Amino acid sequence: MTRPRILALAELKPQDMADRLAADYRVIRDIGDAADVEAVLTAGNIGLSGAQMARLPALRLIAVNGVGVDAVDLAEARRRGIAVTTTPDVLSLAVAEMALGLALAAGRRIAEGDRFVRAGQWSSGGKLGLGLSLLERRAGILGYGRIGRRLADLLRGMGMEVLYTARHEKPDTPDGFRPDALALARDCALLFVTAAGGEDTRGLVDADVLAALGSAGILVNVARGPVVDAGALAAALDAGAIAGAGLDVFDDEPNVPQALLDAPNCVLTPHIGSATAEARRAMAQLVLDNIAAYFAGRPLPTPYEAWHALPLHR
Ligand code: 8YV
Repeated sequence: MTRPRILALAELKPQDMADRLAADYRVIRDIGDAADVEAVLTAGNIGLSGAQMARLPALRLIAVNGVGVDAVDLAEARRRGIAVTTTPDVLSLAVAEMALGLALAAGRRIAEGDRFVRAGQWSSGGKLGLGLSLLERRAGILGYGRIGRRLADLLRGMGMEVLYTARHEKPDTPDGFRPDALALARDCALLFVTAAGGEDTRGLVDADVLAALGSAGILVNVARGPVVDAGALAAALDAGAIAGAGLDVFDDEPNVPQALLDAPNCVLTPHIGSATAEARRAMAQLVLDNIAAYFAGRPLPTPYEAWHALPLHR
């Protein structure tokens, strides 16, 4: 039997998972050659636009190697009856770990300290300022989905009190609910952003929220860049309205605004929240499982579930 053709806009990792994809399918990289393909492999940060879908008349499956679907035109996919799959749960620990790492790096000045040592400032008698203790603080989680809840488990395990903001209060958690980002920021000193991207959450963390977080506050974003107003954040860091930030995601990746590059109290990483060998292998396995299920006519293991949140008509 000839192997099905698939369009891959993203890579699977580690390499043996990419090799498995190449062994099972004829992998096409150029959308111009893909008019007959039924399945596309993409990533959370790459997605698939409506214009791209228009070039793929045979498309039946969009397999996302990630959980974010903000870059997929979901309304168009639904209109055409194209299935979308993601890789939930298997990356939650990795992203939660990353959030924790960024918080510690920002609060305890780890990245700044590394630069300080390498630049010879320590050996030449310089002094790094004091950091802020994190584990004695109250944490706030903006976006209490799978990743937010995994992070909450870690924070609680370290003895922290945790608050959260979600669309609705959850009945099954020991963490305290706050109805919006402003109320959450007022009541915590360490604010983690784990909300889904998209128009609903754009600019949720604005100048008012940062002011409410306060001058000892630390902001961490492992979700999507646009959830935080980058201009307001740069201004807050510069003015000392908050103490520091840790950012893994940006509006226009891989470009980072100069004002953030210039901020010493801001730790920057290149969207690596899910980039552990363990998580990426498990994500790749789910992608392969979803594509295989599609071609075998079996139910998809991890279809995207939140279609009900979309308008029926564009
Ligand atoms: C990666 C992500 O960017 O899951 C997501 O939505 O943003 C990340 O895991 C990417 O999707 C990995 O392929």
